[in-house]
Amino acid sequence: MDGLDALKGKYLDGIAGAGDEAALEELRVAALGKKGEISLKMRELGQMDPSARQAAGAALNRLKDEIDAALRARKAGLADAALDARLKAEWLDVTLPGRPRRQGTIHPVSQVTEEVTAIFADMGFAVAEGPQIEDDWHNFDALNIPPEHPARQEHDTFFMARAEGDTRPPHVLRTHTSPVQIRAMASQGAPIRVIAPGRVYRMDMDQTHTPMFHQVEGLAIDRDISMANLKWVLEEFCRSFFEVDSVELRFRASHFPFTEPSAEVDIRCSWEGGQLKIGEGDKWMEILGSGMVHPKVLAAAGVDPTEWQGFAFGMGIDRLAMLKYGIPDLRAFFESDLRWLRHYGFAALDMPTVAGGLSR
Ligand code: 2U9
Repeated sequence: MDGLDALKGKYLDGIAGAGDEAALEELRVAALGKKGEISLKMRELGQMDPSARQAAGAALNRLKDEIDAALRARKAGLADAALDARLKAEWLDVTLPGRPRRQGTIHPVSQVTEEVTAIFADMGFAVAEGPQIEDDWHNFDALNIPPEHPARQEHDTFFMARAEGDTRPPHVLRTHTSPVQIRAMASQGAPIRVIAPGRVYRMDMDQTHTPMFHQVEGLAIDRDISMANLKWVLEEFCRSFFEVDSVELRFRASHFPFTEPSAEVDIRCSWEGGQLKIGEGDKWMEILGSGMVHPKVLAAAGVDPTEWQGFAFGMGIDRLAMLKYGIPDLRAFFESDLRWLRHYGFAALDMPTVAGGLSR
């Protein structure tokens, strides 16, 4: 039969060069479809004499099979190439390290609270907690600050609003964490050794004061606790907290309604070139207040002052954090501005978490 070689060449070349499945389908229809060139040739067989028909029929069938096989092979080749291209485009290196995510950072006040708590825990002090909205008896009266006492004014108290006809005792935002220790003594009795860290509130706002700040107070009551124990505990605390080999404390006589005798405590330091050094130098810096718990305060909390005695102290956590980490400005705390915190070394990713230990 004439022209089969030309047909073969045309379709096999066409198939080899087809760029997609649609082009292949077009070629299939043109060659093998009902009106395709091969099908037309098949029809021509009917007019041939039997001997020529046999040879031509066999040749046509071979060509048909060849084109069919070439179509299948090219289709498979195109599918492979498409898969390769997809694999290349969608390639993913699962061994790459993860992208670090920005995260929050522990707040200096939280960190210092943890540090202080850990140090006192080593000396046998448990943590006590109590309400931030207190009745005026726990915040003032029980602490030997009666209604007309000038200390009530000094505390710049926030009073809770009262509805008309409310007969409950007046409530305040606690001005110190001392009521927590009144509650602890009243419920646990003596002997007792607790610290009370937490938020306190005073109506005060300037460069160095904020209406909410943090205190930690400590209380140790037993049969023969003395000022000597107080001195050792505070020295031990300061040495550990400021991470120095030795500290020197100076006790200055003072007055608080809830302690007698009372002392303000200064720590030896130097202040050169804007750099504070604790434990050496010829300067003194006040860091806390303390004293022996007033017998009236023990009695108010249900502890017999003829049997029990002990010391108490109080200090500002925000101030401790500023001293230890060289933070000169309250904005670092109260605007919760991460730029400030990072500036003072509280960057998210280079900070160990509290759970990982206090290893700064
Ligand atoms: C009870 C009895 C006594 C706690 C004490 C101070 C002295 C003191 C200040 C330090 C800086 C408050 O944050 S501050 O402004 N505190 O000077 N605090 S003795 O005395 C107590 C507490 C509880 C039952």
